[in-house]
Amino acid sequence: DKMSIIGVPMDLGQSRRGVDMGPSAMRYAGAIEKLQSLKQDIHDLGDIAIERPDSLQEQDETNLKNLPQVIRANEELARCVDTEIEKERFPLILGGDHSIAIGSLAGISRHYENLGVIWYDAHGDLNSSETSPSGNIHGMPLAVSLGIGHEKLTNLHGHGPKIKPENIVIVGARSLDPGERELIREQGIKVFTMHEIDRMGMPAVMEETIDYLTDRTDGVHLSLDLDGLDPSEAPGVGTPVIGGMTYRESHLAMEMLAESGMITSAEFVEVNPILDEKNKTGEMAVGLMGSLFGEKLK
Ligand code: DIR
Ligand code: MN
Ligand code: MN
Ligand code: MN
Repeated sequence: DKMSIIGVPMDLGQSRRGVDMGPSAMRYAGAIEKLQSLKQDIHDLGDIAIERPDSLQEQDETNLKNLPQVIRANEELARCVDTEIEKERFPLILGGDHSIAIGSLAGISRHYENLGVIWYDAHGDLNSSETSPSGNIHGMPLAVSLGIGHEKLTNLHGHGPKIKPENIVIVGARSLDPGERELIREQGIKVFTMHEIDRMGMPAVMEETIDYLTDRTDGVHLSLDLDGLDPSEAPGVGTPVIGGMTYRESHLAMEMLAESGMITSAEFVEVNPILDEKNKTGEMAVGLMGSLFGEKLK
């Protein structure tokens, strides 16, 4: 019942301003109080320092935007997460754009032979500099964690792949780039697109996800991108995609994960209060944290 909260006000992995205020938006929406009502021992470690894009005029030979700054922030995050797990504390990371999953997974994966990952997102985040349509690193963290991409990213906090393709489940995908589709096929990554969620229903999707990961993993990280939800319910995100998961489906998913007891680390990312309607998306994230950490079971 020990948890450490790490804010990562990162906005360098994409191009919309304001997602650096994500940790503040979730704290303002009552994240800490909510977690304190559910857990015995909460430490809010505050925010990791993030550089400004133009603070250093470093040029890189790749098309990866803000690569040196993204690397440095993720190294710091990986160290921090690693230390908290060492102390047997559950790391909860508040983003920030999704490029921070590179550091989270680098720090977490050191502690597991077979770390499972649930990637709750409209996107696959499986691009590399070759396949990325944007050069935005927030579209790459899952590929990077598989060992695909710039070696300074893939080797962050220790060499080699952090996770295995067969230990990943993507939930809610509805915007996949051609290179991402190819990688999913090649590596046999399990994906529940919106099509499957519509056909099977969220209860069956989560049951299958939980069964699948229970057999093969020794820990499971939940990486929840708020753009996985429908933009009508979570409008404060930089890359909204119509036709997403609802409030009800998402709460059910979190409750089923709480019942499973399998989640060993989590992050909530891409909350952008500048693009939001009165912090609706920050509040959504905090509500989902409540369900994930057992509000219903209390
Ligand atoms: C797109 C968008 N696939 C890219 N990715 C986003 O730029 O790589 N991920 N928005 O969350
Ligand atoms: Mn304490
Ligand atoms: Mn994402
Ligand atoms: Mn996304």
